[in-house]
Amino acid sequence: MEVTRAQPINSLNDLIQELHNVFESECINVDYVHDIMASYKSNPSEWKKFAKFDRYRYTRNLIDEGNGKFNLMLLCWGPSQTSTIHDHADAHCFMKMLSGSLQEVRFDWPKDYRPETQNEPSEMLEIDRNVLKLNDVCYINDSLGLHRVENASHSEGAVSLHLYCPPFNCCSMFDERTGKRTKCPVTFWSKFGQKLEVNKPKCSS
Ligand code: 2CO
Ligand code: FE2
Repeated sequence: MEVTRAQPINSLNDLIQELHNVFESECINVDYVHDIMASYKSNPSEWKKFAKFDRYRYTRNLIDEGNGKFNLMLLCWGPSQTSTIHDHADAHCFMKMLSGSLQEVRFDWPKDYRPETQNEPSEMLEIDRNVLKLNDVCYINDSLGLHRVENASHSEGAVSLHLYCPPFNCCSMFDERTGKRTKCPVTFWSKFGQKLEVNKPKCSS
């Protein structure tokens, strides 16, 4: 579907405003969201107040709650930090590079690995690999597979902008060697530029 943009995206605020407009509708045009995220050109002075790194793991920093329709967040990846292999809880996931570079490794869903099904544990199958450079955007949802995201640099940090629709606070992670699945909560390191206290949330199911 061809959609014309009402306003040019000249700033992070323009992008957030246009995302609010788009997500008022029940029906999401994935190509259009991809297009407006790609048309924002990273300007560190606009997002640096959200960029908070931790020395031990990548951080998730909430920028905007999208009227409950989506979460927009900044992820900060220190040198060599990686995610687990994970799903996206049936949400749309858009990811845009704001600084540095990240590698995305995609995997097939593993066979259901439970003792009662007697499926043998088996190594997960890599299906794709992409390097994301400044201002690149990628998209994934559960029907396209799982992924792990890695900052392959041993010396440089990386910053990425993520949009999840609908928001979620729990997802699954997978062991690469066995395919074993574990539910895990996802947490924020900061919200709206303010560091949060350490909390230990649980998944409800
Ligand atoms: N999905 C991961 C998270 O929200 C980051 S990898 O890019 O989707 O923590
Ligand atoms: Fe992800």
